Amino acid sequence: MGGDGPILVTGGSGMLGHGIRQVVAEADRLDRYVFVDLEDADLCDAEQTRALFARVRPGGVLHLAADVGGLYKNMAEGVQMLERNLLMNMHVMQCCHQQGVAKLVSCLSTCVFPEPTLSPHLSLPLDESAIHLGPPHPSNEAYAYAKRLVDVQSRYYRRQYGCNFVCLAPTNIFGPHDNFSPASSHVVPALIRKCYAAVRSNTDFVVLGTGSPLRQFVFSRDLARLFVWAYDHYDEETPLILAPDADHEVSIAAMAQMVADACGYRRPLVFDPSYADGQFRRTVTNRKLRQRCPEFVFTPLPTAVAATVEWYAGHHTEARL
Ligand code: NAP
Ligand code: GFB
Repeated sequence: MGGDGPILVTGGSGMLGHGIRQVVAEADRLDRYVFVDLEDADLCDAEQTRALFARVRPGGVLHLAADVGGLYKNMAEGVQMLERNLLMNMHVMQCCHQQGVAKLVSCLSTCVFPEPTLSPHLSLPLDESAIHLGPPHPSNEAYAYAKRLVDVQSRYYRRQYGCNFVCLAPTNIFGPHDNFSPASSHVVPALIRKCYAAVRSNTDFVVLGTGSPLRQFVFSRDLARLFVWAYDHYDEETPLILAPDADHEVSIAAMAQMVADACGYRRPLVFDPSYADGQFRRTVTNRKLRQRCPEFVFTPLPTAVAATVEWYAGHHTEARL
């Protein structure tokens, strides 16, 4: 079948899936895509995955589906995050190979990179060659190993069968249609949900941990444009980091202040150091991306945060809580 069929987007109901839907709709290419989620098929189930691929007969796949969440979900649900992601990724890659899919783009994450304090031989910022050169941070080790195997599995399907399987490694993503639930969300949606409520109830906006860890954040709408670009133009065996410049790293406290500014919260931030900080930093370089896509411009963080807060204000009643 090769590349004739539609581009299947797994994880289509997620934050990145919605971003890609918007990008392709703006390019008037929505008819080339089929967006699916858990309701269409549980990718942890081999038979359901095979039935999905037989029904859609994709020419290409953007594999976004994952059991994914923030630090505290990772600390609480390592077994599920390891096993569910291993199963999903295994089934999707097997089906892509068996059905002769022309291109598969899968997702890693910069949290899979070695924890710098456990690998002092590695200097920051890390690049794509470092992924397997040391243990990940203990806080999300289970998820990190499931994602590292996406890189290994893609590589071996390429080497053994000639499959055009590639991996993209986004840094922390945020944006509209994010997961805002207290139990499983990442930091930015968690801060937006809490700050929005604090302003309306005139209570404290509480930031968990010390606020000192550093992160590189990417706006989901920017990332979606990069995924669509990569589907058409990136065909290399090694992963590609998708992150803003290394010197655009910000602290959790600075991000919390951007959220406060966007929400109109005028009081001091309150920090609760009884909660874990997780990884202090995992700075990566986007040098390879800049070489292959030099004209790409990332949305300034305050602008992206304000856009996400505005989206949340208009959709919080139906947002994933
Ligand atoms: P998300 O908003 O949590 O969406 C996850 C998607 O996967 C949803 O559409 C969900 O469907 C689907 N899904 C979950 N389990 C499934 C299963 N068993 N079978 C079929 N579909 C299933 O995720 P996201 O933030 O957009 O992340 C997209 C990708 O980027 C993931 O691969 C993630 O690992 C990666 N990534 C995320 C971040 C981040 O900060 N968010 C950072 C780096 C990399 P339902 O909605 O029906 O449950
Ligand atoms: O996005 P996050 O949950 O995970 O961010 P990671 C955790 C950091 O934000 C910690 C602080 O320093 C927290 O102390 N933080 C402050 C909060 N307030 C909150 C809050 O209300 N909720 C949350 N969740 N954090 C993730 C991985 O690591 O990186 C994922 O766990 C994923 O698997 C993602 O790969 C890219 O950034 O630490």
